[in-house]
Amino acid sequence: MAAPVDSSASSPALSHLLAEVRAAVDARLPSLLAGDAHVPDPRDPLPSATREALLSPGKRVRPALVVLAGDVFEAPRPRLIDAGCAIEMVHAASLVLDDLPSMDDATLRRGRPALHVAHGEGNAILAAVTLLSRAFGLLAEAGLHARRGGIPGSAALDLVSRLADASGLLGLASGQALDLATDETDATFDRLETIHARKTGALFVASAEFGAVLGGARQNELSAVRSYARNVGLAFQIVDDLLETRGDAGETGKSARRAPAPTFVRHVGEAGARTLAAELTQHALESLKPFGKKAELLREFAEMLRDRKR
Ligand code: GRG
Repeated sequence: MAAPVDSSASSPALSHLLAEVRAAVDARLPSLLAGDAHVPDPRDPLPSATREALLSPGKRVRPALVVLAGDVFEAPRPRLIDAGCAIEMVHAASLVLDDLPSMDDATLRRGRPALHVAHGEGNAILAAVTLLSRAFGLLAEAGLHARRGGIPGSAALDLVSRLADASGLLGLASGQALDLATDETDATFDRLETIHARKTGALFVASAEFGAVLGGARQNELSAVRSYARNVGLAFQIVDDLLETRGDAGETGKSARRAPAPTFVRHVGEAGARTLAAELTQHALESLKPFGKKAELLREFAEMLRDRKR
């Protein structure tokens, strides 16, 4: 089982915040997913497939990053949670697509049958499309309802634009396409960095930017936050690959990929990958210098993700 994130070595303050964010996100996701206009139709298999993809027990790492980054700038917590839910929807969509037979061909996710195994490939693809649509829909609605506890319109548009970049040709979809087009012979270090910066780093960057934008951060502060998240995202992917290398689904809740995937662990070996994750985390910590003590929990978060055991 993949959740919750392993925070056993963290301070009580970080463990408490992670548990709080996870509970708030899990409580908020069901109503955000359905949306006000949705009328349940018992003939339609899509809502239950979509709910399962989103509500199965994930670690909710990306919403935690939205909140931790937002807290540096004292952004309002309810806005951070809703923005984190939008990120989590894109993340859930990416997991469903990643597991498809034409992609990683995985049969287990979060310790359960992958969505295409449980609900069929067609419903899995449609659930991913639904999650992606709702992510953008809920940000747009938050902008429309700015006066009723939503997100100020210009900030909502900013988030929509950043999430679009992180999803498409600058992010997830492009990273996955490059991954599929890469084998052992052309998996250079640069290429691996591009793949993982897009597949994993882009959504970490969007999460941290979401928090910063909602807190009214200035351009130089946004750059610092972006550099932190890019490094943490790459380190997170390397640790994920190290956990998967152990060979069973116990650590990540995901079954091993059938074809060899291009990873840093294959490229530089386990010890090299550990060193790389440590160096990236160090770069991330250096990016936080301008924020002083206000970024203490973000610092701890990076170290916790580097040291996690699941
Ligand atoms: C959805 C626009 C869009 C495109 C999808 C299939 C694809 C394109 C991209 C694959 C992205 C992917 C699955 C990258 C791996 C990132 C990663 C390390 C996932 C595991 O994240 P955790 O550990 O998972 O946070 P939980 O289950 O805890 O949520």
